[in-house]
Amino acid sequence: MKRVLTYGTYDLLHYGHIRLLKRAKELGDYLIVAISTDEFNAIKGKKAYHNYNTRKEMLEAIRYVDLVIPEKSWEQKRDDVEKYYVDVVCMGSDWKGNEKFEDLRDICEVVYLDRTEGISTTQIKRELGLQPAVDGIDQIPEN
Ligand code: C2G
Repeated sequence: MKRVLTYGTYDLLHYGHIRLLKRAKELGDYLIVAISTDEFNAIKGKKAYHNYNTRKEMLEAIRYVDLVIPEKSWEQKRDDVEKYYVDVVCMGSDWKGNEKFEDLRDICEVVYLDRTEGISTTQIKRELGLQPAVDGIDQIPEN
């Protein structure tokens, strides 16, 4: 079984994310997505509209995704590859050549997939005039 791992915030899920996840799954048989926690997003200088639990539940509903794990730091990638027996780490091409991924080439394949042009979470926020959700209202109802 070929295991694929990818990282991201995956806020305000859109077809660019879905196309990335579909192609990532096509690289193997099992796709793990490490989704940035709210705390790590703060380190990345990002404020997601949806909180971690909401973004995690939405990703888990996607047919291409087999497992969702938290991304808590830049430094965890090597441990993730070993802990989950990952064969391929893949990212969108905006990460192409980034040392955070290039440094993994001694323990796994690293693949960059073309980024989908014309869509981004930033663009959605800007065009919808979205403000960060007030705590709680973006929660997926329990039932
Ligand atoms: N993506 C894409 N096309 C878009 C938008 C995003 O292919 N139009 C890809 C990105 O290249 C990335 C994934 O979808 O591989 C998730 O995008 P983001 O949620 O924006 O992830 P990012 O903030 O880049 O976080 O440690 C790595 C970081 O966690 C990546």
